[in-house]
Amino acid sequence: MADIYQEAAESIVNADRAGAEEVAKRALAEGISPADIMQKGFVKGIQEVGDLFESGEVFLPELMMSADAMAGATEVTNAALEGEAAEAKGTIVIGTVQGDVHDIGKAIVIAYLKANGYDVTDLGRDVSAETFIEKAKELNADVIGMSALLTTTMEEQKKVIKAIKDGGLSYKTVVGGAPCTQRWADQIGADAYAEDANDGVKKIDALLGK
Ligand code: B1M
Repeated sequence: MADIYQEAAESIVNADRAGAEEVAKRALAEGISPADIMQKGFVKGIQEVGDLFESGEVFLPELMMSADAMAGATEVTNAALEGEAAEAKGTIVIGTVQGDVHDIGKAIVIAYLKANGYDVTDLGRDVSAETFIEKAKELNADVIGMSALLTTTMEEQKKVIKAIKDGGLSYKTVVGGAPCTQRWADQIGADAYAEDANDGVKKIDALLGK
């Protein structure tokens, strides 16, 4: 079993999209859950690429190619999760905050939420505070989810929460993304911090009493 996780991680490090999709399909066919192959395999790979990027051993074009391989793997595993959908437990709008284009983690969170019975609207990436609020109003959302992967864009989460409070609105807010922590969530007045997709479902269930 460990070998296939290793293969999954290597496909991302090698920026091999076709290979990543093939490993994802094979893992699912072998009965490995979408969550396991993602967390124990592909995510390890993209984290390794991130470390290599930070230490200057790989450059932006290679990082982008690894991200593309990651997107291929995510498409396969997310499609497998779709079959598990149940009745809608609540309405969520989610996006990557303004100035930030990282959306791999958000795509995983969305798939988990949908598989767990939520009606989820993906606002995309580089989403302004105004758009978060407009869409939440339009869709009568229960929860606004905000993903931020850069220390420089985390501040945008604070901006959205401030806009909600200033507008006298009552949407529940959940923040996530690698630089975010529970402490950050407390500091900016978010209702919850989600460490990963599974935690996101748990926190939103708790916020909505599901
Ligand atoms: Co960028 N990048 N990147 N990058 N990138 C990081 C984040 C970085 C840590 C890499 C590094 O230096 N080690 C670094 C940030 C440093 C910092 O801010 N301190 C960085 C940088 C610097 C940059 C650029 C500035 C590089 C440049 O241009 N010089 C640039 C910024 C562009 C921009 O946004 N304006 C940039 C660009 C890119 C790519 C486009 C090449 C690509 C993104 C492609 C894409 O997403 N479509 C990319 C990638 C892939 C990464 C790394 C390697 C991987 C991110 C990822 O997908 N992780 C990343 C290094 C790293 O994280 N180790 C890095 C896997 C994913 C499953 O995890 O996103 O954390 P994550 O999501 C998790 C949880 O966090 C949580 O659940 C998810 C699933 O379990 N979660 C939520 C996330 N959002 C949530 C929302 C919720 C709930 C839970 O709401 C309900």
